[in-house]
Amino acid sequence: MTIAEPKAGHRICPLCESTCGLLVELDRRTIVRVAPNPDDVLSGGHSCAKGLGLGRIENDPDRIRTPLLRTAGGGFREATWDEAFGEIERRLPEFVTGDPGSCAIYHGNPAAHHLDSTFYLGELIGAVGTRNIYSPASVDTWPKNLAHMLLYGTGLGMSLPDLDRTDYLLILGSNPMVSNGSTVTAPGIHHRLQALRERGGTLVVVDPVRTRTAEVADLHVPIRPGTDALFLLGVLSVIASEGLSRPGRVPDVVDGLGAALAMAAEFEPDAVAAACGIDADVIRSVARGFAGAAAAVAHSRIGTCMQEFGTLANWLVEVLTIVTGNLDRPGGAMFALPPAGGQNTWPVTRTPKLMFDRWRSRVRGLPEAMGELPAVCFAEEILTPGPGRTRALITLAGNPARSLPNSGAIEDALGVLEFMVSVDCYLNETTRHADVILPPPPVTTRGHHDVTLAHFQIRNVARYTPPLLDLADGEMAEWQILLRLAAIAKGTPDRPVGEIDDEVAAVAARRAANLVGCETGRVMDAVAGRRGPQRLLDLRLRSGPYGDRFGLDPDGLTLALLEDNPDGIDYGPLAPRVPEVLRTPDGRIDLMPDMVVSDLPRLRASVTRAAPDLLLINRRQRRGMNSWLHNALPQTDGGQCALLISPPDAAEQGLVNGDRVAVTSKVTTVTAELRIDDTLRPGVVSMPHGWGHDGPGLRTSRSASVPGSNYNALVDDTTDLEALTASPIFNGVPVTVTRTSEEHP
Ligand SMILES: Nc1nc2c(c(=O)[nH]1)N[C@H]1C(S)=C(S)[C@@H](COP(=O)(O)OP(=O)(O)OC[C@H]3O[C@@H](n4cnc5c(=O)[nH]c(N)nc54)[C@H](O)[C@@H]3O)O[C@H]1N2
Ligand SMILES: Nc1nc2c(c(=O)[nH]1)N[C@H]1C(S)=C(S)[C@@H](COP(=O)(O)OP(=O)(O)OC[C@H]3O[C@@H](n4cnc5c(=O)[nH]c(N)nc54)[C@H](O)[C@@H]3O)O[C@H]1N2
Ligand code: SF4
Ligand SMILES: [Mo]
Repeated sequence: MTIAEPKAGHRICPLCESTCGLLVELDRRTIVRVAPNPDDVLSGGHSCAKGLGLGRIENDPDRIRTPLLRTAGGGFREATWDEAFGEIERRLPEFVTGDPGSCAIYHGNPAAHHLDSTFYLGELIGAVGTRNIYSPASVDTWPKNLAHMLLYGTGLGMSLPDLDRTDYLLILGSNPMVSNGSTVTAPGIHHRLQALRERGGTLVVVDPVRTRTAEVADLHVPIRPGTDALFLLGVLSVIASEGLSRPGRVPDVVDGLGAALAMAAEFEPDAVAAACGIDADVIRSVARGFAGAAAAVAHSRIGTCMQEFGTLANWLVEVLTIVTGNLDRPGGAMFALPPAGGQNTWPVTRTPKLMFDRWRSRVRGLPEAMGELPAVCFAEEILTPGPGRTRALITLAGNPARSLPNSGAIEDALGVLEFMVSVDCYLNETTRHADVILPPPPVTTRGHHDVTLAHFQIRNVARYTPPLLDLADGEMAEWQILLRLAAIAKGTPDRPVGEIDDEVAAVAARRAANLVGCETGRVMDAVAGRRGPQRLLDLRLRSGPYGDRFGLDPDGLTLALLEDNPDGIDYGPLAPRVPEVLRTPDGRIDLMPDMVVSDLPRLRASVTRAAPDLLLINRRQRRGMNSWLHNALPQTDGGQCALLISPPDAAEQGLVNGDRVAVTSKVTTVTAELRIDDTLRPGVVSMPHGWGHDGPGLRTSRSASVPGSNYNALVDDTTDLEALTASPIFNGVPVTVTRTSEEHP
């Protein structure tokens, strides 16, 4: 095979939701230098240490590059692809044909960043025929997805903060200066926040910690964890009582404005301030500032999702934006128009059905959302005997052993599976339990377009970076891995992958032809030269909102056009989309959906509840990405996993800097080094998640030498859940902290 070996090329960073444009230099097949692309239409020269470390991530000697098979002795040996698929062919079908539910699938965060999984994971899921599908969505975004689904009709087509044009930005539970943002794709967010302040705008950050983002804000509101819904109701009560709502700016399609304001009346600032742990006057000033700004918007993220009242909080964020007349206006909350289309661009063909609670889990009867079961069901569905028990598992780009709550139960569950396949580039806490590990190829061999994250772009742009290299011998494209697994699950293991791909493309072509209103033949001819994810992407782009409609609009968007414009194409700032964007059954926005309103009594009851002395919350780290970059990009500071505690709490417990402490929740105890830190509000302690790189069989030499403490060992997966979505409460875990000389994992 002749391998094209260019010296340099463009690459959209696949690591986080910022999707920065990068310029990559190669020496043969090795990335030797990465720089931000100053001409990228969205990121304009922004990047971070992780993106610039792409070479180190790809070149990490611990990365798996060859399929691995479990040996009789419990270790792994390298195998050929044929051997690996042969083993899967021998062992997987039993769990599919006999009892399709008995094979579960977990797909992790990186799967949302790659075209391969975006387009082909559905084939595997369909072939396995299981409803036992899990992903981090149920620990990350479901409360926000559900709130947006109820208000606007789709879980993914969320409203976005129009950051670059707003005058008042209220951020709740997000630290974009470190995370680079989530459910908002705004690369270089620190410049955007700085620009907001330079144009005279106001930034308010609601967070129990004075984070880096709070440091650059005009006002930091150090809220007690889990009380955002009360805070927002307090703000709304001021807006109601002082007549600050702007009905004249609320779109005609909104129902329930009066009811929403009336609902807030009982939650006046003096009634909620103590529970929120903040001054009632702060609530009043946020209400007046927000309502009085020419354009204002609130943005909520995981701090508001991974908590007890997540759906309520995320619903109230939208209510606040809407009643103050900031929906669908520049500087307010707006909707992107994603180039490859999606649920909120496709026409509705039948009455939309809420993608929530359409079925329930076997053991506990917890509700499905968007086709998946809550992650808190994962361990019990494997460990609880009875018909329909999960006995086999396929993981794709995920580390549930560290990312899901109650790691102890998760690892017990992984340990009793009868068969497990992982598609992953590391032998880590999860994949060490697999029978077969299949490695994805280097990032340089992939094309990149963010089909999903384009829903969150704060500017309408279209970008694509093509593969820089062909696959080398011994490498297999991830989409081909997925299709081979699908073929085995379907009982047709010898079916050529290309044939299945043609079938997938034929379905996509019919859909594209329907969207555009032309013959399928015309569509198939137009994409005839392409295969794999590129063909499917071309179909989506050409039938998308800017598409060339397969030649009917010759100036429209095609994949070829993006290949000719590697810095991307700018379609301008977000434009109003209400009511066309709505996919609710009646095409309107009901501000008071029964499902969330019915959760208010639980919130009301929490107002007078005694708060535990110490609540554990989570923090992200600049060089980390959940659990998986610790090996390739070691943290520079040995104390990164420390338990942070406020000075008064440390004094009260008689603890000093550097103490070894036992952190105990109702589930278990882990140990950590203590650091006193005045950015935390009293009553709150903090640790990062994704650590705990310990136990046998890991092939992550650097991170295993500084394993850190496993946050998620402490988190309950049974009773302490967000009531509507069964999301775990990662933020606000009651703990005790005591000095110790013992080591707990
Ligand atoms: N460097 C780095 N970047 C990342 C990641 C990473 O691991 N490392 N992970 C990526 C992923 S998968 C995601 S989903 C995004 C998440 O991106 P963000 O949503 O920005 O996540 P965090 O940085 O964890 O910020 C959450 C904030 O919520 C605060 N908080 C905790 N409890 C509460 C509460 O009850 N109320 C309020 N108001 N705040 C609370 C925490 O103190 C924290 O500052 O980041 C992405 N980017
Ligand atoms: N306590 C606590 N827990 C949390 C969070 C928190 O804030 N606090 N955050 C949650 C959130 S927001 C998320 S998104 C989840 C993340 O949960 P997961 O997605 O389960 O965990 P990651 O650590 O992101 O693991 C990614 C895996 O993908 C593999 N990988 C990387 N690139 C590729 C690729 O190209 N192909 C394949 N096949 N594999 C690849 C890595 O080796 C790693 O095993 O964690 C959640 N867990
Ligand atoms: S901010 Fe995110 S997308 Fe940008 S370089 Fe860093 S990791 Fe990559
Ligand atoms: Mo996430």
